[in-house]
Amino acid sequence: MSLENEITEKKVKIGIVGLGYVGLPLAVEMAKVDFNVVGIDLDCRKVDMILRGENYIPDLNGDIIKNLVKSGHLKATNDFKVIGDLDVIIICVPTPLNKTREPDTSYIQGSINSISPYLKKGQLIILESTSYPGTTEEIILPVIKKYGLEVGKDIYVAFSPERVDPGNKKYSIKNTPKVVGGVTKDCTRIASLLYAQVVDQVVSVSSPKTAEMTKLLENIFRCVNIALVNEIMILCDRMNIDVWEVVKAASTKPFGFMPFYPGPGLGGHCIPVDPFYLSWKAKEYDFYTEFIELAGKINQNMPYYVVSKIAEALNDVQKSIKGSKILILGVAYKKDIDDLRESPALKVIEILRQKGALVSYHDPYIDKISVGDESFCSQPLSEDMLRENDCAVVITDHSNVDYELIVNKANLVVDTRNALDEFSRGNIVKI
Ligand code: SAJ
Repeated sequence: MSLENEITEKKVKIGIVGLGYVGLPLAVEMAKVDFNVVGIDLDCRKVDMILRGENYIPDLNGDIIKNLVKSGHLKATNDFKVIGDLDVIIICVPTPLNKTREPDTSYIQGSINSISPYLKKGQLIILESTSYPGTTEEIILPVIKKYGLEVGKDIYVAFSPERVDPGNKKYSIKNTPKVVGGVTKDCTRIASLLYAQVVDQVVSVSSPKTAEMTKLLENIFRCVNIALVNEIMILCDRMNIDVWEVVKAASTKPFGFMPFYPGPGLGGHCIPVDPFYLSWKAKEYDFYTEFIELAGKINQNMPYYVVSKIAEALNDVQKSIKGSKILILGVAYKKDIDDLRESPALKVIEILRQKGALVSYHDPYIDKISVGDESFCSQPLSEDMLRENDCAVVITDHSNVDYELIVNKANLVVDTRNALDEFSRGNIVKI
């Protein structure tokens, strides 16, 4: 039976390499439509949890894992030998930056090296990890060719970017259009056919590079526009204009405008990271992506700006940062999730501690954090603890936090997210 027929008849066996916030939800979506899916991850804890039917991705409802494992549609292992028995392999591994803020594609390289000994004719290999244009051709193809497999004839290869938005209740994998770019037309066709079994809309493009660049444009668009509104916020502060009121008013324009909101900086494993994959690659073409570099500079400065506003607010009540007790409200990188990665809250805490503040935090989603060599536990909110602190700072505005208690009992509140807009109290400082 041809690979296409095996796909449409759900007979293909699918391997998902990397069971994080992208890989596990994808494995679940594919198993839910009756594909036989094997999750492959080096982290035995993840593998064991899945085999026990346990879930560790907040956006997934717990029972779904248990039911799919029980039905046999979802398995998990850390043994790459299973690849030899699979028809489709989808790579969903991290693509971070290294210490010098250059792309670290070692997880992609490691995955294809672990997969390659078990590659066989008729397989479809898809990379989903966000990376610079050229990654699929420059990292995946050479390894496949080394095994004498001709792409587009013996084996099919494509890139299809993930578009998972952690915490988004409206858009899931199923109802988010999926971009697919294959090395050859047949690669595109077959990879698109696979995703068409799972998602409502597939958008086929002409090459992996096109698909890789599409994803980067999406995230650079966000990074640059967030930087723009952060810069406007700083100017509005100097001009004594309420930037939140400005954005709200601009948002009434029904065309040609999309609201972005100022904040304490950029968190997450995507928006602060992905753009620098492109700026790095562009240098190979003697091209300097000035918007990306400028946006990065502005966004990376935001935690320092927040600390300067905290200093100003304390100064207005004859206090200094040094020796003040400062409570950070919300440390996750964005609202209503439990993810700390690249969170600006960690940078704000680090700077405050360097200036001699006594820092604590409250975050209902995150029990403990480490900043430098110090660990902190989330402090339960209470009238006494609010009174004991010289200043509270809203860094991440979770929905399930009692802001009424905070504004009524805190001596001073610095709000970086306009979370307290409904309250008008003298002790609130909006940045
Ligand atoms: N942020 C602002 N102002 C805004 C929007 C966001 O300061 O107007 C901040 C957030 O607080 C957060 C950071 O930017 O710290 C990133 O937030 P985000 O929601 O843009 O990014 P992620 O990493 O949670 O999810 C994004 C997806 N988000 C949306 O499309 C809304 C999408 O870009 C990608 O599918 C995903 O990253 C990814 O995996 O690339």
